[in-house]
Amino acid sequence: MKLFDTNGAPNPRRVRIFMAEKGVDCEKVELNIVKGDNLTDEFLSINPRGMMPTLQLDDGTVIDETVAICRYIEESHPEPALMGTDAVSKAQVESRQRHMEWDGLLPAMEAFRNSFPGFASRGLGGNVGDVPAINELAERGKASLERFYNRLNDELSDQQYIAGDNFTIADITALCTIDFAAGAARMPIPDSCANVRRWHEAVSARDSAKA
Ligand SMILES: N[C@@H](CCC(=O)N[C@@H](CS)C(=O)NCC(=O)O)C(=O)O
Repeated sequence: MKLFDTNGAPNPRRVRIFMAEKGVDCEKVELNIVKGDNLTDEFLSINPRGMMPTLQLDDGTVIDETVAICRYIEESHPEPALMGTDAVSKAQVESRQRHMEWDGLLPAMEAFRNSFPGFASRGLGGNVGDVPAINELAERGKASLERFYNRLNDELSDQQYIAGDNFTIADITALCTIDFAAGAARMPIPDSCANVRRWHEAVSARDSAKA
């Protein structure tokens, strides 16, 4: 199988870390989003939405969307479980994973997309034509990130990982969100968020975090 990938972008990294945790490797095709490699006819014939990550299986089947790709890897390589193990834990992990996406990753992307000069006419990602960036959305994204950090700090006061006692996909989403927010959106973990710092140090020390 083949992963259409892009370094520096948070969603493809989520898949790379997920695979690394499972000990799964595959061919990677690096596409440069800023240069528009994801909007060429060649890539759009594989994923008409022009989004990464995109996974192509050996039989040609194409799977896009980070969590759908992770679900495929989880089903084909069940150990270690990263998406819960029974009805309740699967639901809880999914809930926490969505919180990380909705409360953290989307605001970080909003903050970056609407302030990065190279995306002035690409305010929305993928194959959607010209969409002007809106500066106020960058500010709104940063304000949302502040709320995200503070809430996460409270949540991590009495639990080791984002969804409880075990490392899961929710930690992967949170790690990629925070590293992206710190770098691309210039919104690092605030000094006041000691629990988030403790958690971030622990998950960053895992081998998979290098992916
Ligand atoms: N909901 C999608 C979002 C994927 C996404 O936003 N990918 C970004 C990279 S992080 C992308 O491909 N952007 C293309 C662009 O900016 O034109 C997922 O979870 O996979």
